[in-house]
Amino acid sequence: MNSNPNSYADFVDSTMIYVVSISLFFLIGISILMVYFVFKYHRKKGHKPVDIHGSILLETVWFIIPTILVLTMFYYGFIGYKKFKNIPANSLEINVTAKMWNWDFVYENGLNLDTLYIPKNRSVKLNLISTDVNHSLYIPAFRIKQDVIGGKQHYLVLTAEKVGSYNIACAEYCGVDHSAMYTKLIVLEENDYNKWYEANNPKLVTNEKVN
Ligand SMILES: [Cu+2]
Repeated sequence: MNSNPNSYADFVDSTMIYVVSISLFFLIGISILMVYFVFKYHRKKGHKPVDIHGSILLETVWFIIPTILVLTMFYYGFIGYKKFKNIPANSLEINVTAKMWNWDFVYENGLNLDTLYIPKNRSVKLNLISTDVNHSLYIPAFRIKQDVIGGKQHYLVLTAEKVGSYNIACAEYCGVDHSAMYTKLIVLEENDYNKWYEANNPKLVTNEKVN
């Protein structure tokens, strides 16, 4: 059963399977041929080696096929990148600050949390900055990762299609407590999210963890 939280993760998975399948095909094929040729063309008495000088057909084939394969890999990568960077018109914007060694999520009403809450089926744009060193926002279940370079603005776009709780990690070594720089992404039904958003008055919960 598919446990991915959205179709973007499915797309990344199929791209990965595509690239790995092609790589495995050539790895296994070339390895078998190499062993076969070692036996077939080993030194034999009475045989003189012959030089082969060029073959337009062969050279064209081994130029064109790998080029097409690499271009299709690039194409899928580029499509994935565009989905990841395309900002739909009604996106919910959340400002994210990375710092040694936690994440800060600030909502439009000033609500400031260390856990990320988002509604289901709504595109969310995370505006990312770092107040110190380089970090990287990584949400493995969503197959997304965005570096957050100190002093630069970054963003990423995601839409969750399933309610649930997912891990958020820092994927860029950022000091002694880097390995503890974890938090959660909580996806709520839109109604629940709206209730939660209204119920969390920023004045009461600023800088506190809300669960
Ligand atoms: Cu970090």
